Amino acid sequence: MRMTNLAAAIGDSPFRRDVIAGLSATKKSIPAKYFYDAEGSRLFEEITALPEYYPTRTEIALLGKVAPEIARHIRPASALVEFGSGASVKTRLVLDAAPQLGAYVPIDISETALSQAAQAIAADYPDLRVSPIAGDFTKPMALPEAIRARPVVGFFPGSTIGNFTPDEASALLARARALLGDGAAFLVGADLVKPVETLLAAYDDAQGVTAAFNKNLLVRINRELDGDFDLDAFDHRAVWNAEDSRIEMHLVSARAQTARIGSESFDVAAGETIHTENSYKFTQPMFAAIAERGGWRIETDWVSDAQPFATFLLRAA
Ligand code: AVJ
Repeated sequence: MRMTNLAAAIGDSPFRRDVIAGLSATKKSIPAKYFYDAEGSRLFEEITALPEYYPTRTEIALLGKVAPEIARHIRPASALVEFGSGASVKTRLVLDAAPQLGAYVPIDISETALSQAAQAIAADYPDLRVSPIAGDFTKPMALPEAIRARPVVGFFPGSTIGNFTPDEASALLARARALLGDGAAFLVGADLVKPVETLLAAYDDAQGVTAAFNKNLLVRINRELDGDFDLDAFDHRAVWNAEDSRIEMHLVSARAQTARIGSESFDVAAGETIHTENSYKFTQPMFAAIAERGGWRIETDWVSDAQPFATFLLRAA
C-alpha cells in the first residue's frame, strides 16, 4: 500500500519516536525541547514579558549590573561560545562590557535562527570574528582550530540548564567541558530556589499564556504527527516538587479519553497527567555538585538581590 504524503513526511522522525515512547510509558511524558516550534517560541517570548515570569528580566538586570565584573575574568582575544543562537539582549550585555573579546561562536540546531543571529551580531560588532556552528550541543562536537587557539568562554544563559535532571545536566556540562577545552571559563545562568507562591505564579500566570504554551505541544502533535488530541479535554497544571527541587508542568486529562497519533492510540484516564517539563530551581551547593561532576569548579558567582537568580562563572577543573 502507498503511504500518504503526510505519513511519508512524518516517517520515523525523532519527534514522533519520542512522543510515542513518552506516551507509552506508565507515567506519560513528552520532552520539553519540543515546545519550541514557531508558535511555541512566540509564546515563550510572550511569557518572558509577563509580570509573574521573573527569570528573564531578573537575569538581564543581573547581567547588566555585573557585566563589568564578568569582563575582568575574560582574557584578551577570547572567544565567547554561546550555547543557543543568542544575539539576545544578554549576549550584547557581555559583548559590550568585554570589548577584549575577539570572536563570537553561537551554536544552535536551527540554521535560520543561527544565521540571523550571527549576521545581526557581525553587523553591530565589526571587530568581532563571528563563526556560527550549526549543530546539537547535546551531542559530541568540536570547535574549529582557530577558535580553540583562543582563550575560551562558554555562555549558557536563561536557566535552560534547569530543564535537565541533575544527571543530564552534569552530562551536558561534561560535553561542554570537552568542547570548550582546558582552561576554559563557562558562564551559566541558573534560577534559584525561592518561595513556592512566586514559582507557581511564574509557571501558571493569570493570563493563561503558560497554559497556552503547554497545550501548544498537543497542537503541534496534532498538526505534525497526525494526532487527534482534544485540546479542550486537557488542563495546564504547574506543581512544585520539593523533593527534587523543581517546578513540573503537566497536562491533566479532564476525562477518560483515547487519543490517536497516526495509527497508534493511547488511553488516558480521568485525572491522568502528561508530564511536559521540569524546571529545576537550584541552591548553590546543588549547582556546585552538578558542575563538579561535569568537570568544572565554581570560580565565582553573582546573585540578583530582587528574585534570586545566579550567574555562575565556572572554570574547567
Ligand atoms: C526556557 C527553560 C528557562 O523553565 O522557565 C517558561 C521555559 N516553561 N515557562 C523555564 C518555561 C514555562 C523556561 N526555560
